[in-house]
Amino acid sequence: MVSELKATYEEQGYVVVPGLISDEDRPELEAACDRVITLTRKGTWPHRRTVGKQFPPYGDDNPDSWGVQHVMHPELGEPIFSKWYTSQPLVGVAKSLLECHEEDLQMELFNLLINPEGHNFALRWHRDDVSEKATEEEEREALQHWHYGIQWNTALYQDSCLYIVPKSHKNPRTEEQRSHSNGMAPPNDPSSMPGAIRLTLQPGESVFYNSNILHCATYSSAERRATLHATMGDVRGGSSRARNILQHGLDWMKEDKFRAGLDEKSRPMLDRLIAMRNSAGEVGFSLEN
Ligand SMILES: O=C(O)CCC(=O)C(=O)O
Ligand SMILES: [Fe+2]
Repeated sequence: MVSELKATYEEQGYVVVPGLISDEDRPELEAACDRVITLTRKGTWPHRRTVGKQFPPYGDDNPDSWGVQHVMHPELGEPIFSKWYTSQPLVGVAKSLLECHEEDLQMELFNLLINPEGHNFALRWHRDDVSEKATEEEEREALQHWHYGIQWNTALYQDSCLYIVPKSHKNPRTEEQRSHSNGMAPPNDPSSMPGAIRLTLQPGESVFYNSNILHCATYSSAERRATLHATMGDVRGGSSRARNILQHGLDWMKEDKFRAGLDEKSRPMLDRLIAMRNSAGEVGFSLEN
């Protein structure tokens, strides 16, 4: 039977779920986020999303950051991140949305989205792994094959950064939607996109969304943001997610040190990612900056 969660996710392209951070994990996650944000803003942690670059590769040109990359990296020394990523309530939602078994789950990205300190910034309307230059036919084809992964944002503090167009994970853009999403620059007014809604997450809420839904985001330097941003895959998708995931540079996940920090149960999940990594050639990048 299809769960209610899955039915909403399938129909709308997103679903909001409360309560995936336990009372025990919450203070630990907050404190770990504070520490990694400090390291990133100081320039000590080099893996970050820089203001001025909307998509990978993020480069190193701007000292201001809108994201901390690879929070499970052993060099950050924050085991709470992998503990939470593999926690049962979260894994339960992943299985339900992917309609798969635990043995199919593939460990993927885990990053943190933060407010830039000195500049406002924004991302243009996009689908994560389909170019805005795609024809209607190419878009239709790409969307048909996008069932093997989930992406989510879990807000530690109230977060109204993300805009999406519900149901656009199934449909190519209309002519009018195309005209709002054919340039490289972020929109002046995201609410002018036909069908768009602005999502507000309360602290502790998660939005699971199809990462090829039409979406954009705005980042205010004045509003505190610390939002856990992650993806999980279904190994039955083969290499379909390789570019989308591996473009972020996940070679560090092959190191013994990372594996050693995971519990027995989570290691096979990592092994599935490594198998995808080992069979993928050069993946390139999904979108242009
Ligand atoms: O900031 C967000 O919530 C969305 C980020 C995003 O769309 C992306 O990194 O592709
Ligand atoms: Fe995106």
